[in-house]
Amino acid sequence: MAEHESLEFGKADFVLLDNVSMEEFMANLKLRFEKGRIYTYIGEVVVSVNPYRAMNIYGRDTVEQYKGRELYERPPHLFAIADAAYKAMKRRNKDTCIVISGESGAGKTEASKYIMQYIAAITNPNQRAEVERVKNMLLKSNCVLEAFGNAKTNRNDNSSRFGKYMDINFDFKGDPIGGHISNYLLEKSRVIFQQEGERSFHSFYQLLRGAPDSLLRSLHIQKDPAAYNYIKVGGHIKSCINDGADFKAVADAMKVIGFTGDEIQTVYKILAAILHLGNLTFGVDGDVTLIENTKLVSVLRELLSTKEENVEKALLYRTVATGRDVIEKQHTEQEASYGRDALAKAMYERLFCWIVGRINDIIEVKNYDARVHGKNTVIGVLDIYGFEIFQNNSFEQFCINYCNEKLQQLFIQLVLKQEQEEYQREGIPWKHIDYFNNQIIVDLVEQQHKGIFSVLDEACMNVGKVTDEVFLQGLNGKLAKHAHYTSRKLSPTDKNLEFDRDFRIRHYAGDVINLLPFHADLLCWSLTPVAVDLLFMFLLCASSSNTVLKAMWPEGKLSITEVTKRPLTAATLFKNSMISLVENLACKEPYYVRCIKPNDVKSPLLFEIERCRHQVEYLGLLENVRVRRAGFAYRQTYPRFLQRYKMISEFTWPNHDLPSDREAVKKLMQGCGFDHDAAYGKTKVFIRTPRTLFSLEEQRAEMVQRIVLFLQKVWRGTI
Ligand code: AD9
Ligand code: MG
Repeated sequence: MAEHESLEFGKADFVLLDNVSMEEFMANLKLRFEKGRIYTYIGEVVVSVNPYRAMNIYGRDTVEQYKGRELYERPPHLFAIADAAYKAMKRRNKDTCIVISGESGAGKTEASKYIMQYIAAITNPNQRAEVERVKNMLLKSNCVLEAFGNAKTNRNDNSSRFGKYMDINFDFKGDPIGGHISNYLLEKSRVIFQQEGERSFHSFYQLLRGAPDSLLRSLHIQKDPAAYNYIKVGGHIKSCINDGADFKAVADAMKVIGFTGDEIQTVYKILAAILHLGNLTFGVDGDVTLIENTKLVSVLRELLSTKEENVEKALLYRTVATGRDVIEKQHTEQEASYGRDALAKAMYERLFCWIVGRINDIIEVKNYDARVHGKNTVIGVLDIYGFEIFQNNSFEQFCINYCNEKLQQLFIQLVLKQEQEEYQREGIPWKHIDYFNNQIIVDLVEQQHKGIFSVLDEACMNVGKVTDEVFLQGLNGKLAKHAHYTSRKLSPTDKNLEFDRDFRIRHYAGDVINLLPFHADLLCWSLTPVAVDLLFMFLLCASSSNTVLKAMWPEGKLSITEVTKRPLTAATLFKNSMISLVENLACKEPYYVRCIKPNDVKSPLLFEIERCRHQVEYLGLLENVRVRRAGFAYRQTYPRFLQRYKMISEFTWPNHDLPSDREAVKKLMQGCGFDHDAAYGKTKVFIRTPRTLFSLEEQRAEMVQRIVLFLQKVWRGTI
């Protein structure tokens, strides 16, 4: 139990609730939020509620309060979890990871930044220059990634539109010596389209509003976002973000990290090229498709350092490899517009991945010899998109929700596994408790030959022939009997399934209607990177004289037939990346931060109970409390336990003369009448019910008071 927290702020740990019911859980969460206590524990899990206001709890003084302390010694805080992960890494040489989850706007990215800030603050006490440099680069990389990977959405002004996992590597002294970032599925559809009230990625507006006139002139770019089709929808939105100032901050951060001048210029050229692409229009003359605004072709040629004919060819023709032959097929007007948009999206995605790759080149650990310096350990921080349930859920939501199922599965496994292992290690019998195992939903999506991904992959192999209907038939055929899948055809009376093209997945977090509101052929086309890459890579990038641009399309070195040999679809790539992410997390000691969004209007005052209850439900927090309590609510090593409670027993105060601390704790508990509620492991005492802990705390408080009074009397000389 956290010290220094009075009950007026509610229970600092949900395992201390008198009854584990949703009502009590919510009442405690609400009370704490209203009292400005945004963090609460479930054992070692931190539940965090977005305060939507600046809190004075992240400064240097707070860092000092948490540094090196145990979880229960201070009020719940992210810093305590960061410290626990750091301690585990430093003391026990364990690789650890901090998994941050929650829905859009719940505070994941802010939490990840505070965690990194904390780690930066407590490390490198000797101010070694090299370590300071690494820390600075790790912190600065956030600023660059957010510029290119975040956007204003209706849910969050600075929404991360990609998943991020960052490893920080430490040397044997516990100082950061490097890092590595993995990025997952950038929401590239945002490049060409945004919902009402939303914007494209920050980088575009930063360029328009912050770049010097001379740069804009060289890019043939005007300042007004309304001039560009791809961003005009969100261009008028006044956000609280200062794009102009951010442009400079990002440019500085890129320089500090180590991007060269040429690289930074190429980044701007690509952003500009994408904006120009969006303004390209097509027409027909007889059966020939034409680019209408030919001036833009020469602008694109200049920005991409290629030949004009390559630009035209890339936009008007489709390059298909069949066996050994390569065929060039002219686009129809509509195909040309699809192709243009696919090209813009692919360019941005490549740019983003290249930026991440460059940051990795620079921050990765170099010259570390484990034989000399000992094991290099890692803390990983995962800040990944939460469940998304919109009115229209596209392929991207489908992937995001699958990712959350995978992480939920990991949470279930690890939280239970860890408990189980601890009881085993300590020699305490384990009592199993039931929980919903979402493996069935994970299988629905990823199972080989049967899952949704495999149906999608099959469809993508038949680009040009697949319609939405064919695709749905494929799903219905394979999944008709699955308890978590249905479609309108299978459930004709279900009113939620309005259209023939709807299918529904019953996710852990709730039902999601997945819609195929557009031609499945197009979906597949944009899901098959090779089809898109071929166009661009060979006709534009491979021929570009800009070496930075060329580096973004490394397949340029291959021949067309080599590239088309085994085309992996975006779905398969995503599935594989999720599997390796989960494997990577599973071999580390995990710490969890579960973020909750209190309301949809970004208010610091409003705790919408229903909204929060839903999140508590799907994050499985109540199950988490039950699992934690089904075993033992509290555990502590014998010496630490004695340190705290020894004054309440004559056998242990001021010191015991029993053969071991274990015996002393046993004697103390017997003396207080709590023996029935405790189990004694090899190194720790386990207490089943929180009430026992309360009683111990009460007795301790009483004793402390008596000791203080006694000492006061001594000082006054009345004794
Ligand atoms: V998304 O899935 O990327 O759309 P996140 O990452 O969960 O989402 P984010 O961390 O960006 O949410 O938080 C949203 C906003 O809430 C921030 O821009 C802050 O204005 C606000 N926020 C979040 N956490 C805190 C906090 N600890 N203190 C103050 C906060 N404000
Ligand atoms: Mg975020």
